[in-house]
Amino acid sequence: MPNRFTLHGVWLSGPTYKVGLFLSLAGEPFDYVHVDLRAGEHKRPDYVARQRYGQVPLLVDAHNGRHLTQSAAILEYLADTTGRFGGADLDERIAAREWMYWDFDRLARGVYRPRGIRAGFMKAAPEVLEHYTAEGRAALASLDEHLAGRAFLVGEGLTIADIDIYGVTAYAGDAGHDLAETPNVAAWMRRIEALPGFRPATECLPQETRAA
Ligand SMILES: N[C@@H](CCC(=O)N[C@@H](CS)C(=O)NCC(=O)O)C(=O)O
Repeated sequence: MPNRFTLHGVWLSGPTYKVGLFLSLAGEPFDYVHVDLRAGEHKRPDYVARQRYGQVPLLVDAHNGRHLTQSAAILEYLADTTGRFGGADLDERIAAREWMYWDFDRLARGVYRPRGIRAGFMKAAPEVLEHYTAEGRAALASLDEHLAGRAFLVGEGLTIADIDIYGVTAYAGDAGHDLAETPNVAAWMRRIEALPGFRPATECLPQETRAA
């Protein structure tokens, strides 16, 4: 029987990993469709008709036919519809959302871009690499400060804010950041990695299409 959720994505993609990680931590098996970005599959009209931004990830919910885009919005949808990791009350839900907006404003660029440049996926002058690296370093430092004395970003348990931001910090090393400089971030990551259902990106996302 097909699974409720089908994730369309790329195994190297941080935003795709965020969604796969939620499903894995929630114990929700999912079908997976590999989108070949190099072949331009994400820009083909049939794909863009389903994912208006022409990007990965795309999550399809077979219960209602919804096509969901933007990883942070998908995480909110999954929290709403599965009842997992949404926060204990309204204040926690608000705080979790704040962290997800903060991520895309301050952190993601300073990790994903240096990672892409260093891996040769993107071309950039050395000063551009240094600019993004400095931005990431500053964001990791402020995350470290917030995590001092806390187990998770919001409240007492795991929320979509942790899943969202873990989906960025998981690539910090590839981006040239040294997590030894942010020990609270490193300890928080280990805490998430010890949770039941946790899988690193390489195990969470197949490299090819996978049905249930
Ligand atoms: N804000 C989006 C970003 C998604 C994104 O940047 N996806 C990349 C892969 S990691 C992509 O599809 N790139 C191809 C393109 O933008 O044309 C999200 O969080 O879902």
